[in-house]
Amino acid sequence: MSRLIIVSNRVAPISEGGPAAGGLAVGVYDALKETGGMWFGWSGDVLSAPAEGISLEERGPVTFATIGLVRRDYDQYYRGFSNATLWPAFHYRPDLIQFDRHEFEGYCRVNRWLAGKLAPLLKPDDVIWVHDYHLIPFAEALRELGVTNRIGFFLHIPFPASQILLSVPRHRELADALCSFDLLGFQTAPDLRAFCDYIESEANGSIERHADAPCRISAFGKTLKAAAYPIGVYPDEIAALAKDGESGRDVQIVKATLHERKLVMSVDRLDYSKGLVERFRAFERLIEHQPQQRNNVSFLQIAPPTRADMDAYRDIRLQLEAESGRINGRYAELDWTPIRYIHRQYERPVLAALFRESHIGFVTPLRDGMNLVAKEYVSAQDPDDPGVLVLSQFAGAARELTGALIVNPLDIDDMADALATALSMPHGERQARYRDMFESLRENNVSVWRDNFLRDLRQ
Ligand code: ADQ
Repeated sequence: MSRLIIVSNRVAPISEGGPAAGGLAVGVYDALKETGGMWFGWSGDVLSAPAEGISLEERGPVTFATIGLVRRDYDQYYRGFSNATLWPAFHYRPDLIQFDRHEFEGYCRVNRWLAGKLAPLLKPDDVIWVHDYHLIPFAEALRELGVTNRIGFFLHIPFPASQILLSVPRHRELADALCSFDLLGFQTAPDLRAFCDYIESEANGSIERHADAPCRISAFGKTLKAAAYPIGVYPDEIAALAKDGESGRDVQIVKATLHERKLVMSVDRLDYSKGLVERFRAFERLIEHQPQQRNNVSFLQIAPPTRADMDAYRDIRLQLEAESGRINGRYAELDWTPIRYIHRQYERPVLAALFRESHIGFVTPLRDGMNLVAKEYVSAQDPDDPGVLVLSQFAGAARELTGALIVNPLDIDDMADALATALSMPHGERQARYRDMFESLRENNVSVWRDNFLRDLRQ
């Protein structure tokens, strides 16, 4: 079989087979080990002088190829156009979009530069799979260099409705660049529909739709395929991690400090798309309107920093610190703190074990391509005594996890009601909901996602 080449902004730090790597990294790495191939991308280093060359690290049949970025490239390509323009736009936050034409040019320049570094390493029958919004112009850049290999693209974040995309200057160039891929993969059917709508209504393109196969798109003088491929997890592995971690130190500490109180738990990168402030207020509303819940339930929010050098991220952090302080100041008692907010990263086995310990997984992004935390929470539950997932209707995962209590993350009362329902849900109902969701996670695990995408890309 032909080699697989994975291209992503960051190359996942893999400790082979170890539990530290996430499902996505493990799933993709498994495929690389099967066919042999390469994982290519930014090393994460910001350099003061241009990188001399690519760093190549061989691990069996897989080569990890990484390269550093100079400060200007990091600022324009990563911090600028990717994360200050595309990220807010694609998460339906046009109010937060910042646009600078130099950053857009930097974004295109870095894509061309990376493509130029990869091209000499390619073999004629390699299959190339590019990941996420940082690399929209990557296929176009490879094509300009004469690369004719099959190239696919998977978008991990939502694809916005046309009217939102129109607010991104240079949207037409982005759509044109996307059409240089052979296959586009989206997380959900609504994301695919939004892309098709843009193609038909704004780009004068045409779409041939098929019930059980990717649709065929003609636009910008190119033809390509597109479909939805919801990303999954490995639920049985997460369940095993969670069970093994039960007796671990961190879990024991949390248990001891809970004193039999119920635990509501959330884990997110600290990002404004994750709905954290609204979530804190919903927990407040619960204990405000149901005084019997006070001292009876605690909320643990783990939210490690990301993109902390950007204003919008500093703002959300300050807002969250203020809200947790205000709510705790209002309701805490000598022996009870309503909200425990922890601004740091934890190992995956610890998170899995804590998920298993908690009565409610509270996952309420304002927008999310999929949200793997929701899937990890369900996977980690004890089948004999599972917790309840409260999930935003705007997470891609809500389309599959229909056994969750689905909420509107802007409706504080709705979320507080769902928490109350979850806290008193009978054992039989919790089990029935959990079983449905666990089965669906098994049927659509991360291997299925990967294999379906690669099958359609190779065809
Ligand atoms: P993210 O926005 O990062 O991913 P998510 O899908 O929830 O969101 O994935 C986060 C991963 O990081 C999970 O595996 C989670 O366990 C882990 N994580 C989060 N907080 C952590 C912490 N404190 N300590 C350790 N690990 C933590 C993007 C898109 C999503 C999409 C994924 C995959 O925004 O919508 O689901 O890619 O496609």
